This record gives sequence, C-alpha cells and structure tokens, in this order.
Amino acid sequence: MTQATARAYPNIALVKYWGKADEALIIPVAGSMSMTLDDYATTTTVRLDDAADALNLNGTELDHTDSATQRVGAFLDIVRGLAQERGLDTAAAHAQVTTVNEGPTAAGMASSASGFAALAQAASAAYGLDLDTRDLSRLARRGSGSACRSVINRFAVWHAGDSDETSYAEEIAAPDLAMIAVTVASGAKKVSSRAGMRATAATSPFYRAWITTTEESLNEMVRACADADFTRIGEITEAHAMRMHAVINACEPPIRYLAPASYQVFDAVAELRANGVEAYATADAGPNVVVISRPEDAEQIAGALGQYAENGEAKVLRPGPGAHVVNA
Ligand code: 2P0
Repeated sequence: MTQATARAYPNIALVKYWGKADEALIIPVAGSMSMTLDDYATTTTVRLDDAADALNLNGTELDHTDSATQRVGAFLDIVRGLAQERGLDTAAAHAQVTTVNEGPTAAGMASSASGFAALAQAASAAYGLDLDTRDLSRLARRGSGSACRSVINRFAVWHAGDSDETSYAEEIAAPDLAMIAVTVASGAKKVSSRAGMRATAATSPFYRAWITTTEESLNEMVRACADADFTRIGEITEAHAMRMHAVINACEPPIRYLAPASYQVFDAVAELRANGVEAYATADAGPNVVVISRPEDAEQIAGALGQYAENGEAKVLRPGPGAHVVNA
C-alpha cells in the first residue's frame, strides 16, 4: 500500500496529562482519562513517493523549514524505523502528507491530538505496518502525548507506564456523557502545552503533589466510571482541572491560561448546579471551558452558557470514534 487516508477526532481529558517523565519518548508523569469527540475531525492522507517529505496543512503547502513540517518529518522517521525493523521495502520512501482540520482551528480543540492520531493511522497503513490498537496508540503518543487517547473509541485511559512499550491508551467503559464547549476566546495560546509542562516541572513547587494526586484522581475516576456514577465523575473532573491550573499558576514566572471569561463560565456552571442541573466544568491549556453533563441535559446547558461564548453559541459534543482508515 502506498497511500492511505485516516480520520481522527480531538479528545478532552477529564483527568489531565500535564508533565513528562521522558521528553524524548513522551512518557507522562501520571496517567490520564478522556472522551474522544464526535466533531472537529482531522483527515490526513499519506502518499509515499521519492521526493522529500512534504506537508500540506488545510490547503497550504508548507516549506520544509516550517516547524510543522519538521515535526511531521521526525514522526515519519519513527514510522520508517518501525517499517525497517519489520523488513518492509517501503522503509526508504518519503511521504507527501495532506491534512485538513474540520471546523474552526479557533475552536481551541486539541488539534495536535486528532492530528497525530490521524497521521499515525494513515502513515502506518501507507508504510505497510499493520498495527493493533495498542501499538497505534503508542505510535501516536510519539507525535503528541494526548494523541494516544484519540486513537481510542469514546472513552480512553492512558496508562502512564514507564517505557515505550508500557505507555499507551485503551478504551474504558463509562456512562454516556455529553460535553458542551464554550469557546470564550479563539486564537493561539501564549505558552504552548509543551513549554508550559516544562516550566511547571522546573519551577512549580506543587509539582510533586500534582503527580501523586493525579494518580489518585485517575484511580477514583476509573472506579466512578465502573460504577456509572455521573456525579462523582463530574466532581473529580472539575476539582482535577482546578488543580492543574493551580500547579501551572504556581510557576515562576507565573503562567495563567484561564481568563476572566473562563471563571464566569465556572461560576455559571456552579449556579446551574445550585438550580438542580448537574454540570461540571474543565479547561485545558487555554481560556476555553468544556462542560460535562448527562446527555439529556446538554441542550439546556448549552442554551444557558451560549452567552459566554465568543460567537454566542455553546456547542454540544458527544463521544466519537477512535482513529480509523477511511480508504486505502
Ligand atoms: C490533556 N493537555 O490531558 C492536557 C490538558 C493540555 C491540558 O495533553 O507535548 O499537546 O505534544 O505531548 O499532548 C496537551 O498536551 O503535549 C494536553 P505534547 P500535548 O489533554
């Protein structure tokens, strides 16, 4: 096979990944848990040819010196290494990578997760590697940590592990959930996740506590999912998100991803709860807030929170599929 196309979706973590034990292999300091979304897909085609590696992103041909092209090229080297280990004659080939992110990049949804999950699936198929879900998750992890979770259907636990072999995501049963995305500010964040994680490890005095409490939160989350205990899932999610922002805020110099509008959404979610509507909020390395609810409450919550969104609308999202080949 010399060409393959794959699709993958972003994921939103309920227990967050923040910090690496191994920078080169992207082994996290603790496990995490997420829901794969059903919108904002990335579709990526990898075509083998003899020219140099090339990247077309959302219709724009990027120069080989562009940092995105270089990151994709480094990832393709890992795929070629696997092909070489297996004695495949594709191992020497370069690749033309064409990738399209659906929906606004401005939505602040984790495009590196869907991007590297789709690339891992398309590239492994194009180079002739027949990877099972675990090995595909391990491969996607090498591109971007959170991408290992976007390989997985619906709900994923990323086992931190302590080696390339033992750090992967797998599906976990969880009660049906909805997410409501409230995009309060679009645009690129000031500090990338990668740089923010490094700063946190190097300068935040709460880093040790973050690592140990994240493992505890994950264990509790796995139990709450097994019990289909939505309330506990929500409580862990919101407390854990605040802890992540706390450990980040404590950096020197400080890093702050949340904006005043983000806190307004957290307050509005608390008010919904006070009025008997169960909703819980989380936020990644940026100001946008994602709320979790039972599916039947999602539209009402979206209606209540739309006023805080930049475009006046909150978006309901549901569990979606893991990375998959769409043609070959
Ligand atoms: C997460 N984030 O668990 C957390 C919450 C952001 C905040 O995973 O350096 O883009 O490529 O492994 O995967 C963002 O980190 O970082 C992330 P790299 P990645 O979703």
